[in-house]
Amino acid sequence: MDLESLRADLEQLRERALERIAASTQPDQIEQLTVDLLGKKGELTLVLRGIGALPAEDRPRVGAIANQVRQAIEAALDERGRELRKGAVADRLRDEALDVTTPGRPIPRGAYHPIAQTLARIADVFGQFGFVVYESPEIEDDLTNFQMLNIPRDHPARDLWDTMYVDIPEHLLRTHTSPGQIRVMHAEKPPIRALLPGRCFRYEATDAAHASEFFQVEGLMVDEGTTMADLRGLLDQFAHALFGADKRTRFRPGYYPFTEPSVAFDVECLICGGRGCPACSHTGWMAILGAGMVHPVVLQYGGIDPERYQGFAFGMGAERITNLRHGVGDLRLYLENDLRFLEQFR
Ligand code: 2NL
Repeated sequence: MDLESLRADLEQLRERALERIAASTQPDQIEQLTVDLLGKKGELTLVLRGIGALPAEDRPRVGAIANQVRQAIEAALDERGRELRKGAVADRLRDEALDVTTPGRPIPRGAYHPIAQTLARIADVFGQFGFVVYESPEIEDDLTNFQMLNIPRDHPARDLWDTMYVDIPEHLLRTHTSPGQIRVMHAEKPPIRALLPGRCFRYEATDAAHASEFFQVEGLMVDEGTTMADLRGLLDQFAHALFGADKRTRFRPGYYPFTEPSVAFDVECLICGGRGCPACSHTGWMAILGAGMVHPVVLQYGGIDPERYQGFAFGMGAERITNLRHGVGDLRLYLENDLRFLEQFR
């Protein structure tokens, strides 16, 4: 081993190292090359092993050349490494660019079912008069659904053909929301102002006006000195809020086993304004709900002393109210989940 051949080896090492550095394309290739070229077991170290075989006076000269080679390789690694890292950042900036001016993908928006909208609107109006919304079971017992509401054993509603019974003795699917008011009377002390929206069930032949499931909203007020005039005033406010402040209203006699006296509450025909048309069967009036003063026997069943307290109650069909609000003619539409219908109520 002599000085010249060692120098030639070092030169060649430098040439080849610079070529490999120039040809690298990834930052981690630079790291690998640093180890392979300059590491403890790297190529430069390998070449410098020959230094021991040289005469002592030649060693410093080889050392100087080796240093130059090392510095040249280090500088090349450094520069190429910097370049590649910069390129990598540029690549990421390009690949991960987020154009904040791109319009977002639309998120499909749901909407409330028209019946749910009506229930919410009704609760809102009565809420302004202090009525609180209650919930009550859909499976009821015969006692609460019928007996406590003064509906006798031989009443036609209790026929198998009107009520859907379940396979628990003395239990059924509630045929109206009224049993919920019995539960409210048992749970609360007067004064009571309760609103009970809910799904009800009857055995029906389905047509445009009848379905086996439907929604009712019931109101109950119990206090000392509650009168029919309070009921009349409240229902007027309700009709004006839902159908227009200019609409005339009326009470006419009605019948329910759980109220005495009982009334039907009408609003002037929303189609003809009262002159008479097919929509109101030429009466000029549309029935919107039934109501009355709570029968003393029903107050007693509710645990309330009828000598001290009076109450009124009213009930309405949510499908019918929704029909009147929106001019819908067939309640089956509320059950079909056809988006072409439902989307009109966004
Ligand atoms: C209608 C008529 C009505 C009631 C419901 C009621 C409840 C209790 C006591 C007395 Cl606990 N009455 N509810 C009263 C009158 C009429 O509903 O046509 N509903 C669809």
